[in-house]
Amino acid sequence: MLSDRVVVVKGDIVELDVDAIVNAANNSLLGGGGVDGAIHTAAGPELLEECRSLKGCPTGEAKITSGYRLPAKYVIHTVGPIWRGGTSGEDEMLARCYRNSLKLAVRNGVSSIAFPSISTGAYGFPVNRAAGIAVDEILDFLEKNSSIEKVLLVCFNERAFESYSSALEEWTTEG
Ligand code: AR6
Repeated sequence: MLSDRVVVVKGDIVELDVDAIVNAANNSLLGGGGVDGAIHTAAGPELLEECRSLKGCPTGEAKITSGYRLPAKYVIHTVGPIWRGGTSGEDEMLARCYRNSLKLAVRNGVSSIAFPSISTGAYGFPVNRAAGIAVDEILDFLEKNSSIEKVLLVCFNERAFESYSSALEEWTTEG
């Protein structure tokens, strides 16, 4: 079943042994707090070196680097929208983050990928709404693409875990 390829897990994304982890970065790609800070700390300074050569990333797009000291082979850096109340195209921008990250994953032969809850920390996107968008985009993509075998949705707290679990369950029951 399509939805068997998506799993909601609780934990720290830097520890996951998958082909690629996704970073919720900012336009500079030069690091920050939250999951971005955790990824840079765990990957080591070589990650920042490679990020410098990328010259930033527009919101909604994605760029790939090596994972260095991480168990993951690659880091896919994407930049989520800052929440401005929901009428400034935030939903579509967030959807593009998932779509573009998955496209880049496929182009690099990735078959397992882990996403954090993009935009729902410092960028303030409501987690319930973000979870629905993430699940819709991922499952839409997987339907058309068989090379990605496993997508992990990594939740750092109980609230996120509940939001993503119910979004996935809803998708499954609504087909
Ligand atoms: N593993 C998994 N999820 C995590 C981890 C972790 N180690 N650490 C935090 N989270 P945020 P954003 C969760 O703020 O909202 C950075 O400074 C966290 O609980 O990391 O997209 C960037 O440089 C939340 O649910 O990302 C940007 O400036 C989710 O990751 C800005 O923050 C995203 O929270 C991006 O903001």
